[in-house]
Amino acid sequence: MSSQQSSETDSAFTFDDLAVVMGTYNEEDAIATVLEDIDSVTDGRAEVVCVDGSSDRTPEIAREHGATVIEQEPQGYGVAVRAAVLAPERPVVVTTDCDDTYPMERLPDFLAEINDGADVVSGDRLYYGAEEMPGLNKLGNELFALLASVAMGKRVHDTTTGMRAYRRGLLHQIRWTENTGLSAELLMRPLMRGYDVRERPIEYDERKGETKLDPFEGGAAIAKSILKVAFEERLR
Ligand SMILES: Nc1nc2c(ncn2[C@@H]2O[C@H](COP(=O)(O)OP(=O)(O)O)[C@@H](O)[C@H]2O)c(=O)[nH]1
Ligand SMILES: [Mg+2]
Repeated sequence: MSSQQSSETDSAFTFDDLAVVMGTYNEEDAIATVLEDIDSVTDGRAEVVCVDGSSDRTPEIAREHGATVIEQEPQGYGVAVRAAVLAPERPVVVTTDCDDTYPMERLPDFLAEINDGADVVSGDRLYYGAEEMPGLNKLGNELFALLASVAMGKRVHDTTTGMRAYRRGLLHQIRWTENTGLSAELLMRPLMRGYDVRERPIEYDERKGETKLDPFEGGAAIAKSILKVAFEERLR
């Protein structure tokens, strides 16, 4: 069913060129909704890849919905999402969380930005106020964006968002090193290397199920990743 005919040509990418990928860790409350949303928005044409470390029914539900499941011991967000973004052969890769917070109905807009020439399209959750985001997370995310902006000398607004589109090539050209901080790294390294990186406002919904990230331990790891990545990229 899949086709890759437009991968290296100038013709516009379609949903047949799109892979939606995610780490999944005990997301049985949310995964059916997330995968059904992707299917309905893309007419079932997007490839879906879940890198899964669950001990609940998440992987079975994923397979029932036609997703490719890559099993992996749970080792943190970035270990899973790195494997997920590197898995597809399709030329456009979109990440999301498997918690029903991100607007899959925006997939066509993200694809349109890639067709317009973007290398990375990053969903900015803070632009519309992120009222469904826990207050501590919102403050943290604003501080991470500020820290990254100062460290890079380029203004960014949401470094830890889970919803982005990437051209596949750049995902394989850059070496990814971060775990909890991978989302920030996936924004910062392309931006600091001159790729066309665009932030676009998105709505952000209340999470289904429990968060997998400890806000304090995770927050410290993200801040450290931001400084490390900015420093490394400045020295390149
Ligand atoms: N496979 C795998 N997925 C993970 C791991 N940690 C987090 N995830 C997934 O990564 C996504 C982001 O985690 P989430 O708990 O939503 O973080 P939050 O958005 O900061 O609350 C979710 O889909 C999780 O299920 C892990 O260790 N292994
Ligand atoms: Mg989440």
